Amino acid sequence: EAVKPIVIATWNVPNSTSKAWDVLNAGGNSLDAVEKGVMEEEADVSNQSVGKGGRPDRDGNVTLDACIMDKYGNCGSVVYLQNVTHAVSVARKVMEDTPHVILAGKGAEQFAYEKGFPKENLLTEKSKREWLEWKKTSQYEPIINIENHDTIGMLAIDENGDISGACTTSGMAYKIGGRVGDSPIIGAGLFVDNEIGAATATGVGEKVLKTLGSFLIVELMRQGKSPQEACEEAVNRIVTKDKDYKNFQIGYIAINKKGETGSYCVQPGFTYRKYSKNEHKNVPSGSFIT
Ligand code: SD4
Repeated sequence: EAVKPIVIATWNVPNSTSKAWDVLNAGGNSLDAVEKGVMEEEADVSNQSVGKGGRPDRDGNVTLDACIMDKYGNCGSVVYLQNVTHAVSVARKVMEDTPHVILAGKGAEQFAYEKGFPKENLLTEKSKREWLEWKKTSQYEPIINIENHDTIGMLAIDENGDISGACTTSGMAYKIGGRVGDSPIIGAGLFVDNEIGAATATGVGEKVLKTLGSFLIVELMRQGKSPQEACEEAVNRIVTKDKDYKNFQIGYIAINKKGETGSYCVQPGFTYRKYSKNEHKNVPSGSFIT
């Protein structure tokens, strides 16, 4: 008997998983659940890695990356989106209202206004102050992220057993202007195949992009691996090829059609949030470095 409905998300994000659960528990579909769920983090200015309040690039611009994928394999994505908080909802509009998958930069922003999204300043005083402080040295190093608030990737199975996923981020703090990470790239930051399962990623996006981690995990599950085994293999794929692995974090979470879940990361400290009928809890992830 499959576990459903169920939702999981990267990091300890109880507001987001509660919101998604409310949608699922009321009989809603997994696409609405993941969108509404991650919107909580996008609107939360205390999360400085997602949506409004996100840390800017090195020029002081907050630029958002997000994507969403449904049970049919439809997907939509925005990259380098500015001045609009709910990047995931713009991505959903790209999926549903256009013949395209990805809209970038000014085009994505213009599309969002046409769809009625408000123009907002996403740079909070706090993120601005920290950026000005950073500028004094301008030392760029992707941070090994072990905080409990970060890029949010969310995967859900609804009452009908259908799977959807979403991923949204403001990307690496103080990135070069124009940089796009893994989070809005289908197959890298997120992948859903309703017959098999789904996966999503957090951490240094460049590493995930090079191995198309989320697609890899879903394909490994297709070949019979459990979500846990598939996440471990995807992390192994990175650390065996990248000698620098001690200096970055990658975290994957995955779910299969039965509602079994798994996660794995490079550095200790990554957790994921899980909400099903029987539990709402933060689950510690196993890590390559112990
Ligand atoms: C990125 N993967 O833009 C995102 C950042 C992230 O935890 O996940 N931070 O590379």
